[in-house]
Amino acid sequence: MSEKPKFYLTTPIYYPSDKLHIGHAYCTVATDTIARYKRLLGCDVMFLTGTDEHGQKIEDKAKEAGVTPKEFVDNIVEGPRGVKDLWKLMNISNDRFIRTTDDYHISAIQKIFKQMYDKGDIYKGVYKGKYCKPCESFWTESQLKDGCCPDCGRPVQDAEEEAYFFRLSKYAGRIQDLLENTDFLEPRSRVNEMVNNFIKPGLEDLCVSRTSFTWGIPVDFDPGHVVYVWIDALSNYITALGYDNDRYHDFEKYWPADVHIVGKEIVRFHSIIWPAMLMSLDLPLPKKVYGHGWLLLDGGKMSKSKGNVVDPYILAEKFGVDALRFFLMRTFPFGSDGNFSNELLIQTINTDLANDLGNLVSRTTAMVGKYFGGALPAGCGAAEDEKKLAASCAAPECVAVISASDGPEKFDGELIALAGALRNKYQEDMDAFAPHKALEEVFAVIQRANKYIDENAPWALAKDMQANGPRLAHVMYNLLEATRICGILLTPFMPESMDKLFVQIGAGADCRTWESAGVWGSLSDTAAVTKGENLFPRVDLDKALAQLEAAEEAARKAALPAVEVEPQLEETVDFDTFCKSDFRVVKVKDCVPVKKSNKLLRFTLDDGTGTDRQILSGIAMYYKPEELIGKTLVAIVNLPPRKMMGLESNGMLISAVHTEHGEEKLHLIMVDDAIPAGAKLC
Ligand code: ME8
Repeated sequence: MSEKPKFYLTTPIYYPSDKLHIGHAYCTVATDTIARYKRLLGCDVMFLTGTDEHGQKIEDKAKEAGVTPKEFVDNIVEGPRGVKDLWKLMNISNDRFIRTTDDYHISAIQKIFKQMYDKGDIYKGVYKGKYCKPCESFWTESQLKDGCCPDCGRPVQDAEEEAYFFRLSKYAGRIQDLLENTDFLEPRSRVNEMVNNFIKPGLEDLCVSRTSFTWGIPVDFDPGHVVYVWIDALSNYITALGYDNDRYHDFEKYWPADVHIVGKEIVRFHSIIWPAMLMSLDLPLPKKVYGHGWLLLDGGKMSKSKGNVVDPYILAEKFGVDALRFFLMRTFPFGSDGNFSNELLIQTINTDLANDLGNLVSRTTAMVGKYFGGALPAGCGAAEDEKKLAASCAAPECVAVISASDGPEKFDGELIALAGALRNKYQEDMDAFAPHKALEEVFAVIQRANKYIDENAPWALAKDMQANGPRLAHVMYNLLEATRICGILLTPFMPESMDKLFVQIGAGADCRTWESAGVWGSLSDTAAVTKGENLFPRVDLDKALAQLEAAEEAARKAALPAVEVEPQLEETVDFDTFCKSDFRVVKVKDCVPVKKSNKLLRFTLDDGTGTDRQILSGIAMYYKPEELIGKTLVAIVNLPPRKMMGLESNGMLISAVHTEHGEEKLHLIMVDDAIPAGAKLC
């Protein structure tokens, strides 16, 4: 028996600094659809996804949340409504899930780093950058905001730190050749961008270790250095197969990967740095990197910091997982950007799924039930010449020939020819990473089948069953058969719904296969047909939009802090340190909102010194400014001045914070108005 062809494909491993949004789901659903398609073709598929869990951002976020970085990522990856839950909900059929905090990956990265070092491709040098002293952070020139620290806005200074570098420059020629002279990177439009923007200006060696933070994989032969997060992350594609570790043993079997599916902004890492790393390790290169476009919202990229993310949970729960999967693949050409909107989602569900596919299935199954009691008479199936026609219809010319004939057979021929040609066209599109085009082909057949119902007017034929019974049965059979073929090809997109569809049209396991999608007449003519539940109910646009808005608003309100933390007491401070804090009673002379900020209020305070003190406080969500004027509050007054929104804040007002229904609430501490301004708290 010949061995099944192998197919290894991957998604990027996601960065769990926040919960995932619909853009992440887009990438994973696309890869899942391709994985399912390859399995349908009979391939031995390895589909890998996972999470990329190291780096300064995670370290910072964990600190903010008051937990360890590992606790922080555990919650987002394994916790309720986390990454793994989302993939389960979206019916993602990954064969493996890697976390870069897995022990086997960590030790493999240390070996990989050492291998490249021993080869002379990694060397020690000096990393020159910008340093913000108060934040203890290194920045590159391009990360600065108006030449200042992007976090606190203060001036930065030139700084140097010892670091390891990878000789990326050594591989520039080979990478350019790979990009320009092979089909390694697709779509082709991305090749020019890589060559012109990154290779031609001169590929510099890459800094691959850091000493300014600790949440990374330690360089085991030089403690204090952690491995640059992209070296760690990209290697997941081989460590997850067992490279340099004993956890898995599939490297020989599946490497090189057939395709890495990635978003366009990380094409650079996958098409320049990753092949160079593999060249350094003397390993074969992946066969392809495919850089897909972004889902945009109001014309911009979704991002948590912009507050414009769409929650896939809400959409899947409202419209069903399959409808959401389908929408993502049907609407946006995979290689380009697309504008997401709830309206578009609902329109696609109504037009394609409820009207076209849903109607075809419900009308056909209802009529087989009504006119034939749920099973067509034996002998009504595909005639030999129809089977031949379908088989020869990889070529569209035959549709023209059939169209020239007369009588109702003309319609049969058109439908059969189109359905017969479908599988090959679909395969071409899927192999070219154009799932949206493959779906267009499938829906052309579905629309043709709906037209076929109207052309044949089964309700008119049914008026005289004696005379028209055989013709009516044949019309019904053709409809079931066209539906079956479309159902098979839609399975990678909507696996659960297509299982239900097959049950309704009586298609058993042997006529749900890829082979049978290419053979007209595979369905038994006496298959048991049942009109089941409506697979894709129509959605009331206005009502659904209003509900979505309410659900999104509720989710925003209920959004728990990224990690739920047990209330815990802060670390202890010694008495002398505590006594250095200068808490004073202050009176609010004036309080106004800060322009362009929905968080900050600007206070003018009497602190008893005779000079007004200005403090900015992030409590605009909890108080109206005018209601605070005249109040007696508590402030710490010996903090260094801080600039926020271009205004200086001298100290901090003291508030009590608590969480209610997942929402953080702040209450300013107000004290007896009889206490004079400037009184010291002790
Ligand atoms: O980049 N539309 O992780 P990530 C389409 N850890 N795709 C989107 C998107 C959007 N609006 N937003 C994000 C990383 N993505 C690295 C990968 S791989 C060795 C390491 C896609 O969580 C994005 O393009 O920031 C990327 O391909 C993927 O989600 C993961 O992004």
